Amino acid sequence: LPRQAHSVALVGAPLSRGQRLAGLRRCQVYDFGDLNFTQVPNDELYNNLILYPRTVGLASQVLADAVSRALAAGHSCVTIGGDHSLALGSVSGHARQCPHLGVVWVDAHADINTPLTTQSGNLHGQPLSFLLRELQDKVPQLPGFSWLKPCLSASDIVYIGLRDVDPAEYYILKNYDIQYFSMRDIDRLGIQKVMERTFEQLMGRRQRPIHLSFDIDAFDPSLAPATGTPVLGGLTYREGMYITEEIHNTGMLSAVDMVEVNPLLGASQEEVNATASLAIDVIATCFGQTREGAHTAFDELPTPS
Ligand code: EXY
Ligand code: MN
Ligand code: MN
Repeated sequence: LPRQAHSVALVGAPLSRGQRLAGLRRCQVYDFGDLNFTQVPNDELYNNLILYPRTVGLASQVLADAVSRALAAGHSCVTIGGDHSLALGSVSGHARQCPHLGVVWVDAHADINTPLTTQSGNLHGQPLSFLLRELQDKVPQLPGFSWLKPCLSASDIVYIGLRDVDPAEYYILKNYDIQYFSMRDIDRLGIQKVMERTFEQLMGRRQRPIHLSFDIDAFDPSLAPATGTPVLGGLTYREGMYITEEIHNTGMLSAVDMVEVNPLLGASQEEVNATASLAIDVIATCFGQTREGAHTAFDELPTPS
């Protein structure tokens, strides 16, 4: 299905109920329209802790259908969030069309708490626990989530950029043998080796469609300040671009999430703009923007007459 991206569908997913702060909307790229997410009335806490389960569950279901339709129509699909709980929908919708996809999860956080290990109650810290087959006997059924079927195995995921991992999440990464490259690993190996090993893990046996789930907080907060859970010591601009350049070069990129850009959280308009244009560079690079210049569309220099 995926191969080269000849056409790209943009889906705006203004979901903000997977975390506590208002204002996560789609960042500014081309506007192909936002999905209509509704706040489910009387969406009470699950277990006295977990916020908006029915609202997040329903929005993710709507998003899964949209992503699935976009891919079925032959596009690559970019989902512009929104918070990271939307990956429940985007990955599910992608897997419906491409059951053998591999996920590259670029994030400061592991987002793999279960509803029983989360300390915050925010669903954006939990999406991967619902998606992972191996974890299902540890994950209770949340109201609004009955449509969701786990579609990933532990070996289908590679994390890049981790530096704020909760104890239960660390247990899961280790115990289920999930491949991750923390910021420390990037310091040791360099981003080139990290990308080599990422593709070795995901594509070692055979080529497969890639789902890139890119949380803007993977970048250092000095570059991406307008986000809800910034953590010091993140990716440089160059590391971020290298990641997306290499993913583009596989020719297998099939779907992208860009999440956690929150314009309400910038201390100034400059901070908001810097964060948004970083997100745009990530997406553009995924689809072929290079730092070396374009290699197409110019075959002759003008000659003086
Ligand atoms: N691990 C923390 C939690 O579960 O609440 C923080 C999660 C932040 C999630 C962000 C967006 O990637
Ligand atoms: Mn995240
Ligand atoms: Mn994060």
